[in-house]
Amino acid sequence: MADVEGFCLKKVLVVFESCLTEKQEVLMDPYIEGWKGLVRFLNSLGTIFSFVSKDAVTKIQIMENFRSGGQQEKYLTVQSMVTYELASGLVDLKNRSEHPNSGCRTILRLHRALHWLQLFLEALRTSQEDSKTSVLCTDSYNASLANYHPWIIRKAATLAFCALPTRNTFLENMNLGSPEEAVDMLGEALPHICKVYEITEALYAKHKLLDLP
Ligand code: 1PX
Repeated sequence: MADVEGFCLKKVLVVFESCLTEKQEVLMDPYIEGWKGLVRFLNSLGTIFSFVSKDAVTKIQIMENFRSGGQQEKYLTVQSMVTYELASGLVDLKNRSEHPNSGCRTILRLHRALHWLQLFLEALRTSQEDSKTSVLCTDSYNASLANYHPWIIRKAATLAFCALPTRNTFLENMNLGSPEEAVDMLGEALPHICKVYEITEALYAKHKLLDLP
């Protein structure tokens, strides 16, 4: 197990809480920040997950570029991004061609991964002490992200999950205190992640963006 000193999942989860504005919009900067924190944790689990973190980093980078580019204010929230990109014809709706890396399709990939995270953390929280993390992770993956991945990625992912530490070691590595304290913290934090997920899902459904290539 790689060193996870200094990593505190609480900070990462609190960031997701700060994504929501009073108008129930999803702020891009804390959303990106949250993903960066998750990737740091993923990296601490070992190089076996490099192929996952590489893809996540690429997507985070695409969004950071939008947030520092000429149209940065259009990317302040997920809502403003959708409005801007659709109105400006910047989204490939059928085939990936002219706009292969639109903000809309990039956030959709992270959004799907957030669903996996939600299911996995909920499983971790409610499972028995002797549950296998690899099984919890595989089940959450199969119920979410796996539906969008080709066979080869699914195979690599499920192989990598086998390298996950036991439930209690995993909970301890989150630096949220004892496994029991970690479970309590997850119970407090998960509703915020769920809310961000639900709002994004409803927005994408409304604009028929849930199948972007
Ligand atoms: C306390 C728990 C914290 C755990 C933190 C873990 C953070 C995980 C970050 C995962 C980010 C995954 C983003 C994947 C986005 C994606 O679906 N990309 C695919 C499609 O993109 P494209 O541009 O081609 O349309 C892309 O093909 C993916 C490639 C890499 C494989 C993704 C496998 C995802 C497995 C789920 C995460 C496993 C981490 C397990 C650690 C507990």
